[in-house]
Amino acid sequence: MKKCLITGITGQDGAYLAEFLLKKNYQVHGLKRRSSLFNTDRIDHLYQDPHVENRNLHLHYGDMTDSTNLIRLIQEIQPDEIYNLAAMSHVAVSFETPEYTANADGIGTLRILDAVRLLGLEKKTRIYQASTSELYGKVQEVPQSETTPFYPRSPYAVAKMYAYWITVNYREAYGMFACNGILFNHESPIRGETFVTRKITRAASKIALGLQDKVYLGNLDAKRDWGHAKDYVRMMWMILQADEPEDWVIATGKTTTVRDFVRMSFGEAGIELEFKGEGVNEKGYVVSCNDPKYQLEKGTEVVAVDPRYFRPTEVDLLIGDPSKANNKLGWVPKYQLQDLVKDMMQSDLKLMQKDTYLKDGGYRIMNYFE
Ligand code: NDP
Ligand code: GDR
Repeated sequence: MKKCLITGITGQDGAYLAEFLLKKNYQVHGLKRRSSLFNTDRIDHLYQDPHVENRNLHLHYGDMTDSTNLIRLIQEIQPDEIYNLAAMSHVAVSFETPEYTANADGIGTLRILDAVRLLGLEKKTRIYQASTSELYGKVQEVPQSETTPFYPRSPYAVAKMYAYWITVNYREAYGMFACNGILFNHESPIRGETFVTRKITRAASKIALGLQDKVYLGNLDAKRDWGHAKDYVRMMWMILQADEPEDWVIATGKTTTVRDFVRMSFGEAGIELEFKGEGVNEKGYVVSCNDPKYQLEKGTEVVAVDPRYFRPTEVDLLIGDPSKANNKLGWVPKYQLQDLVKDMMQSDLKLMQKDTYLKDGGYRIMNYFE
């Protein structure tokens, strides 16, 4: 039985990857930060009571900023594969917490690589590093491939650039099987609520159900190459099964504006939107609502721009060229963007429907000090 360690197991990708690797009969070890609440919602369906014998999922407390913790865990687990997914992964937040982001995302990667070296596991343990299309930042060339130069545009991207190169360096210096997956944006029904796609699908669902009036967004012109997280975690595993350690771009090869993602999401609830105005004055209005379940009047303003969501430096356009992964590893995404939007909207409509039952039943959120 192969053993793996997933850092960031409580995140979107960590949860999908854990499920995927458990199905492949791995013994899965996950690194989890201590928090004041459980924070295991995404993996609760995989959880096994510690008293169960021969269980395959093991959670360990730890943190990417704590070297001794990482060294001890890797020594205890002796993993065949490490998937380093843990990171402060929000680009906008990294402008608020640049030093912490550099520590967790940049030096955190070094801590993993060096722990493996220190423990003499260079030839045993394969390492996947969660690199990102944010490395491309300011557009140098499109579509972006493994050979496109980097130009990071946020503290997050700069930290990830260190992580990218230290992974390459340890591979070259110590012969380690350490690889970067340069993944373009990937989303799902369990995407964090403050990333733009999930913010949109949650809001579109609430607005359709009459639980919210409007959603405020930032730059509607930004273009992203959005795929489904399920397709991308499969590729993480494939990268570590390859004959040689290499770096890989994973993307769909198509790009879409945030504005169109908004249109598509409302469209899934039968609501047609029209955008009027420009820049901070741009607004989205309901043109029609053909689903009788939702009663949204024509002309209702449901989207507005709030400059607080603009970033000091923006990444305007991302579109990846996944030819290398297609040709050498046979990776082809199963989900198209429309399938992704549908999956997210169906899930959020169901989730928000619960709130309507609570509201209709007379329940409301209580303040603790009431
Ligand atoms: P999430 O934000 O959903 O998950 C991040 C995970 O990292 C969470 O489990 C989080 O724990 C954990 N984490 C954060 N800081 C620390 C720390 N200091 N110590 C230990 N754990 C920590 O991200 P995704 O699942 O979307 O992304 C996974 C990885 O892939 C990240 O590295 C991200 O930067 C990268 N990436 C993501 C892309 C995407 O589109 N999703 C694209 C390209 C790269 P907690 O639950 O406690 O917060
Ligand atoms: P990104 O994802 O920065 O690409 O990083 P995010 O969904 O946060 O932003 C995508 C684009 O949408 C614009 N935008 C908004 N973004 C947010 N979060 N909230 C808004 O209200 C809003 N309005 C417009 C942004 O300006 C941006 O252009 C994600 C993360 O998962 C990273 O960890 C990962 O490395 C990259 O994808 C690839």
